[in-house]
Amino acid sequence: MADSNAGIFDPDGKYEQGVLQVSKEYPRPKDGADFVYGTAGFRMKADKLPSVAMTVGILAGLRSRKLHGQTIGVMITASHNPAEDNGVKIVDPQGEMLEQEWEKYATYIANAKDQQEAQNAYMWMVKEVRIDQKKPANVIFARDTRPSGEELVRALKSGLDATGVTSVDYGILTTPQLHYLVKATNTKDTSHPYGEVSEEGYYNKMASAFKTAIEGIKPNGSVTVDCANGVGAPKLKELLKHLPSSSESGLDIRVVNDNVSNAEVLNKDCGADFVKTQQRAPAGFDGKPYERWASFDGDADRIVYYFTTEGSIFRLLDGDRIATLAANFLGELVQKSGLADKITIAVVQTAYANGSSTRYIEQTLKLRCECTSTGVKHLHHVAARSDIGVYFEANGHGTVLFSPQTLKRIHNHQPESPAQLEALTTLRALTDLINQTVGDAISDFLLVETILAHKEYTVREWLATYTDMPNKLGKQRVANRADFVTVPDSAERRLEKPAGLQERIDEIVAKYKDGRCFVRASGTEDVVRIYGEASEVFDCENMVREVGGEIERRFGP
Ligand code: 16G
Ligand code: MG
Repeated sequence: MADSNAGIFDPDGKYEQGVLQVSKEYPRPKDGADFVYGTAGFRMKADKLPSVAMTVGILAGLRSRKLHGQTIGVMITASHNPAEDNGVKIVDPQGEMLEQEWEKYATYIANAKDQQEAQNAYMWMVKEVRIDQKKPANVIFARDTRPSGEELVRALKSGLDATGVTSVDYGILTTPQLHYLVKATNTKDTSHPYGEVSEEGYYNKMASAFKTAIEGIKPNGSVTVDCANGVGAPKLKELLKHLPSSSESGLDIRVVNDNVSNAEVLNKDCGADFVKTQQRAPAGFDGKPYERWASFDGDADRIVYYFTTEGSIFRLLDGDRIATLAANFLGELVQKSGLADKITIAVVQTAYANGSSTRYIEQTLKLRCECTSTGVKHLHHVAARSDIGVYFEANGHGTVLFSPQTLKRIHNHQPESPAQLEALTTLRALTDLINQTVGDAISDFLLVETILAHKEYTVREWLATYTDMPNKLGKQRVANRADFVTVPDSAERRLEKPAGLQERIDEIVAKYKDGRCFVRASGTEDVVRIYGEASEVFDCENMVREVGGEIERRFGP
């Protein structure tokens, strides 16, 4: 093993010199606050990011070397944030989020004050993590449509080049497409390749799976997709070229909010985040009552559906609705394929999931439902422990994971009747249709359309599967949100600190019928969030207001 050399070998100190050089070229902004690699990678105003992008190049290379040259991904995007923001995020070899342990290394090197500190940080990491620098390093990267992406790509590339990393620039992609490519690259020469290693390969895989999944089924009229004026627009249009035409399939897909040439309109009054947080239709909405609409977010890893009723009442079909729809349908397919005694399904949610959805999953669908902390990596991790793990955040980020053993079972199962074969064929197609690396708006969109077609559901019928509890998401500024600490293993549903606050919340909640309320510090905004549910809208509003008032009085800024 070359491990005896780990942590020291650098051919002629070339990479160390490279780090020194490149950090001179991309100095850390003097006025910058500390950079932190958080749940969404590094994210802030784009003009503060070039030095960070450069250090991410260095770090991604180290990560690849540590993993014996497996390909690492870097995505440049700020998702649903305004156009002037941007972000950088690292993708691990199977398309999953960067291992948590490495988040602190990313933070460490990004905060090096000058070139000497950057070089020291690099050398320290090589030793600390025991990296054999003779190992190859491979990184692929892409960006969304933000204009600042071009400069950040240059910065990233210079970090990669300075440390001898072989890289491929995939240009403009959605975040999930990059995740797909990372996994496809690393599984290319294995017995289970994830798909062709190209953007075209992604469309081919999706389109062919979708065609199989809806074979012999008549999809349901038309659907309009608001793409937040982001990267989802050109990519969804590209996918459409690979799908049967509307006259062939019966499904008419219309793309709106597709203006990617004017950065100012990106995520502006449109997109999944706007629709979910504002609980209203996006700019440009012209839907007639009960017409089916969906919104992607700015990097196309989230999706929500919605419609309006005759009285123009807005009805949202969010991540909880997609999770219940998918779990229900997958359960039926497993049953009809004759696999019910071999494969179990679990649903993973966060505390923000509507209580009615949880009850529906447990009591009507009779499936196991687990609750984790907020953030995709927590849900993904828990979902990966099940045969089939359906996970969604209420905000529309989610996917379905099939364990390797389950995939094998599904592919090897011998159907005993034509009906079993039919269900099995659809189930197999879904294992390809679903992007298992990460929530993917395009893939989730095709999944939902497949299910609605099979179940002959209109949006109205989909909504009628259960009735949401009245709910409210509030927020409150506080002096120090770090003072708000949740009880370990409570999935953020209870507070440990500040002392006594949870007891006070319990007292307030007890006054309201079927009340539920929890408070946690946001990871992305300088506030604490207050989520509440109760049987009556009026109660719910009062309860959340009361809890908010209590927090403002005792812990306000
Ligand atoms: C991040 C998370 C998202 C979560 C949100 C919560 C990822 C990729 N993204 O955007 O899953 O819902 O944070 O925000 O994990 P909050 O902490 O401000 O409530
Ligand atoms: Mg996003």
